[in-house]
Amino acid sequence: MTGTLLTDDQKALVETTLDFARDHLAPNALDWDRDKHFPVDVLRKAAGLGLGGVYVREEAGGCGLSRADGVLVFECLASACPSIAGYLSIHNMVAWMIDHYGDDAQRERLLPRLCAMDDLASYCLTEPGAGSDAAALTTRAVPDGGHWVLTGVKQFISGAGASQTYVVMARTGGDGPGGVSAFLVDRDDPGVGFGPDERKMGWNAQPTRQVVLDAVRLPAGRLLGREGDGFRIAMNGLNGGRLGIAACSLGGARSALDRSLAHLADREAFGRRLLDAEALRFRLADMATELAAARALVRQAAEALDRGDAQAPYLCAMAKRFATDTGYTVADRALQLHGGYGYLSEYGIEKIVRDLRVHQILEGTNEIMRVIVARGLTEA
Ligand code: FAD
Ligand code: 2MC
Repeated sequence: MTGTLLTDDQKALVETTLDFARDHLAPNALDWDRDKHFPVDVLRKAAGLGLGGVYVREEAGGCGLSRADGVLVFECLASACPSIAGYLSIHNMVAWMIDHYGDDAQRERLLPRLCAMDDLASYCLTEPGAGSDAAALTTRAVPDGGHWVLTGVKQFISGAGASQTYVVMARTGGDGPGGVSAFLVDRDDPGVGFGPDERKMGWNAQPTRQVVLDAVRLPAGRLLGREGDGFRIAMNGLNGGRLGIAACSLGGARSALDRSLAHLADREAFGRRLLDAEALRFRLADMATELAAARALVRQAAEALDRGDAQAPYLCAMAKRFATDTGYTVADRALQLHGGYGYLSEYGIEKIVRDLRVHQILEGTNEIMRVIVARGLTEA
């Protein structure tokens, strides 16, 4: 994090968030990963600092922070635990979608509890048969006597089962993106069920489950935004979400770099500190340089999103692709610099590698990010 580029408010935000991450996340992150424990009590503590409504407007109970502020928050949190930071980023993406696209009744009903993290939120786009090609989704919402009846299966849903509020993209019209609408589904709505918690390589401190919708009957007031606007709402949520995930990669990688510096300073071989070996110093220098470049790209995209720049989706995709690839590479190099110790769970490096790997896949794979960037280049 380049301190000189930050305002005084941003420096204070970074300090507060880092203190929280050091005190409440870092000491427990390895245990949560091992035990597959989702620490909802700690998320509620985070909400005490405003981290349940980072982008929600202040009048609706949130912090009203910009995306440029938000990426600092998620980098700090992820320096202690990318898995928890990643979930918080998703929760905040959903809270922003409700604040931005919801009507007054929806905002008043949902946002106070989401900002306090008394209720958690999940985002439901992916299906077993529609991942990257999200506009091919087949979950159906059929109108019936002033209600909507939702039937379908959502795959890989972060926080599923623990979350109370689900933004679900479902088909209300014909094929393609224009036939999709967004709905607010509650865990307690009759017909909502969950698959088993998936066993995963990383992101173990949060559940990933299917959300099964079996003729879930929703009143008309559960439509989020207008009928047919669901795909646009989903994509606009993801623009900010992709920056959150990118920032989580920066935080995890920065922690891996810091740990490598400490390890090489401490470890001796061939009669000197490993930190004095020029090949390893060059490796550290490259890791720091590549992370700084990734951070600059994330910041540029966040500022574009904040000012409503038409190029923002393209810049967010570019930043997500580059920061998550760089973050993973830096973490993997840090593991190598630790030698055999990097492979041991207790050093925490292999957890960072496992957690950061999925950032190249979720919220749009890095191939899809290239599709978006290439379209931006060729259609500009
Ligand atoms: P596919 O779409 O089947 O892709 C397979 C491969 O083909 C990938 O490498 C992909 O990049 C490549 N590919 C596909 N199309 C193209 C193309 N046109 N050009 C080049 N390459 C292409 N989803 C949610 O909605 N909510 C969540 O909370 C959520 N959380 C997740 C948590 C975890 C731990 C994981 C693993 C996934 C999560 N996802 C979630 C789903 C995630 O967004 C999808 O896995 C992702 O979008 C890819 O979809 P897919 O898995 O169906 O892969
Ligand atoms: N921002 C704003 N609008 C967007 C957008 C974006 N990033 N991407 C697409 N749109 C709009 C686009 O402008 C178009 O609008 P209009 O009809 O007004 O012209 C509409 O959406 C349809 O877009 P496309 O014509 O580009 O649709 P297509 O089907 O060709 O491709 C693609 C869309 C591939 C970009 C989209 O399906 C995609 O992003 N796929 C990846 C899916 C994904 O990211 N899933 C993540 C799930 S969530 C998750 O993993 C979590 C952990 C929470």
